Amino acid sequence: PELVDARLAPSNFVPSLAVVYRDFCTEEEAQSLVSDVQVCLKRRRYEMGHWDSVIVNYKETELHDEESIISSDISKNLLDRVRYQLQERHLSHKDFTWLPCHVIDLHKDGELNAHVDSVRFSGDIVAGLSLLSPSIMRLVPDDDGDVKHGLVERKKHEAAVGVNWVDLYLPPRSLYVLADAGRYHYSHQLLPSGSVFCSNEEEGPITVQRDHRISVIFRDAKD
Ligand code: AKG
Repeated sequence: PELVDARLAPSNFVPSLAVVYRDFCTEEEAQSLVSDVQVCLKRRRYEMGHWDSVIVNYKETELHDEESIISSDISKNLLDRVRYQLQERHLSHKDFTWLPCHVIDLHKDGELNAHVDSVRFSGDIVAGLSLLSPSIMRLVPDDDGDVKHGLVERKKHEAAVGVNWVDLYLPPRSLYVLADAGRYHYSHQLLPSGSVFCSNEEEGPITVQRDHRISVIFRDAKD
């Protein structure tokens, strides 16, 4: 459970695979950020991608000019808070710069298939704020990535928990972080609508209907 629910973690806990911070932002902050990014997204059409595409039925944009796109102070403060959290908890060991935020608008019938993010530009973490719809992110071991990084952590994790894939439940307003082995040695994908998340005994299994989803993704630049 400590992999998926940071509320239970001590403040100095640094997960080595992945973590989900539930209720990272308020409804008001989420709505504010959605309306700011939708100003850019509205001008675009959903793209279908090719038959073997990682992502299908989506729109995307990068916030190169974040200051002019993110107009409300509420959204600005939220983005700053995400970066602060990531820097303090996940990147405090190094100097780095941020890549522009990447925004993905996934149609309710869209797909995000298994992939490991390219290591050409992006650094040690991939983190995303999930807005509007819940979803399940599945992490599956992938040794075909460009780098053999974090393999020891992955093997340790698998030996400890006895499974070779991990599902993360991403409710709206949560922030997920893929780090170390989770970033380099597992592929990530969103499961189709109607998939079941097997959570802890208290909550029981949750059937997750995925609807229109917007995510704002944060990446540190490669060293
Ligand atoms: C990526 O940017 O590599 C993703 O897979 C994004 C996932 C998401 O929309 O949260």
